[in-house]
Amino acid sequence: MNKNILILNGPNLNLLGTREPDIYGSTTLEDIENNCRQHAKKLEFDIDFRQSNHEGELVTWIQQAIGKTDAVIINAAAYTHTSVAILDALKMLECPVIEVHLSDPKTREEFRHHSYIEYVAKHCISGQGAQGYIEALTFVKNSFKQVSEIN
Ligand code: CA2
Repeated sequence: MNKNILILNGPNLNLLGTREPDIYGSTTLEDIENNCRQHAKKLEFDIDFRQSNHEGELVTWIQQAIGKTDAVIINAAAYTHTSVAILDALKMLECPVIEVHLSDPKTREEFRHHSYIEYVAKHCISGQGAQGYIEALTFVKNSFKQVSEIN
C-alpha cells in the first residue's frame, strides 16, 4: 500500500513565482505541487499538498494528520521563525517531519536564522529551490527503505 505524505506550505507561498525571483525562483507553488505529484507517483506515495496563510489552519491540519500520515514535509515560511504553536503540533506526530526551504534562511537576515521547526525535523533541506521538495520526498523514501531493511 502507498504511504501517505502530507506536504504543508505556510504564508505567502501561494504567491510564489510572482515576486523576488532572485531569492525564490520563478516556479509557482502549482508547479511545485505538480512536480511533487509526478515524483510521488514514482516513489509510490499518495500526497496531500496544502498551503495556508493562517497559523491555526496549519496547526489543525497537523493535528488531523496524527496517526494518519506517514511523513510530513513542511515549508512553514515565516512561521518557521515565530511559531511555537506549529512546533507543538508537530511534536504530537509520531511520523518523521522534514523541513524544506526554497532559500537558505541561515545565510539571510538574522531573524531568519532561528527555526522552531528544526527542533522536531528529522532532516532539513534549504537553498535548493523547488528541487528541495523533490529531495525531501526522496529522503522520506530512503528512510522508509532503511527501516524496512532493519525490520
Ligand atoms: O526560503 C523559504 O522557503 C522560506 O521559508 C520562505 C519564506 C521566508 O519567510 C522564510 O524565511 C524562508 C517566505 C515565503 C514568501 O513567499 C513569497 C512568495 C512570493 C513572492 C515572494 C515571497
